[in-house]
Amino acid sequence: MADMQALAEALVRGDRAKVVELTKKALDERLSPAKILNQGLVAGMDVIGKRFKANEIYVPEVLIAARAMKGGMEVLEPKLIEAGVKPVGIVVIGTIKGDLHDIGKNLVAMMLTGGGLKVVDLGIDVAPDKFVEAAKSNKAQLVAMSALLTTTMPQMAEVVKAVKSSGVKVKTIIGGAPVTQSYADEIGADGYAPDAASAVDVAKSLISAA
Ligand code: B1M
Repeated sequence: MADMQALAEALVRGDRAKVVELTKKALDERLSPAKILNQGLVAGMDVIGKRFKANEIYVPEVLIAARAMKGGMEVLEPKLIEAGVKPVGIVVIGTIKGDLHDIGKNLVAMMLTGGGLKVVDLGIDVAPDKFVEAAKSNKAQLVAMSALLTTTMPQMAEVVKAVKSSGVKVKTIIGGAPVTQSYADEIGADGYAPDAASAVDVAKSLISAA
């Protein structure tokens, strides 16, 4: 019998081959794609998020788990679409204009995907109007921005302004090494997260409160 705990554990170990095998097995045994996603893949990613937050594991382990998650998602995605399983929400993410750092942003994107959200990744050096356009065209509920430089941080305020003046009903979340909650408050961003795992919690609560 397909075992969701074994699937979650394989993901936590970062064992991509096992994750792919167990996901296929669960589908063959007619388990619902939503159950495989939530009780297997997302449950495993949740453990990774908690351990990362507690400094029990570090960036490389998260990236390996995210690679395993991607393997499982590749098997599951067509079935999720067929079954009409909707993502928890849609997030547009990017590194702010002038900033080329993307390791943290990619990590946040992976964790958000692991949390059951659809992520539209705009990449690096993203201009404010591009965030707004992408939020509109993808019907996103959340715009997520990352900045690693004190010199590029002010661009986040520009995005918040552009979002507000566009009239698009979308919330904003910011993060990155120099960013703080008080900066988020100062520029009127809806949320701030200090790390990739917390970003999932904050994103979900912003989306559910929308
Ligand atoms: Co740059 N760099 N860099 N760099 N770089 C820093 C950031 C710096 C602190 C190094 C230093 O001087 N000690 C410094 C910034 C100083 C400052 O402004 N306060 C700096 C500088 C100055 C520069 C250049 C200006 C150097 C130069 O050319 N003179 C230049 C700028 C280029 C540009 O962006 N325009 C530059 C270039 C580069 C590289 C291209 C060489 C490379 C980036 C490669 C890449 O990303 N593909 C690079 C790197 C690697 C770093 C360091 C070494 C590592 C950054 C990193 O990836 N950390 C960094 C020093 C350091 O941090 N030790 C440094 C790991 C990553 C997982 O963490 O991104 O913080 P982080 O993400 C975390 C959290 O912040 C959070 O979650 C993540 C995981 O938990 N988080 C979010 C991030 N985004 C979030 C979004 C959220 C929520 C949470 O919600 C949406």
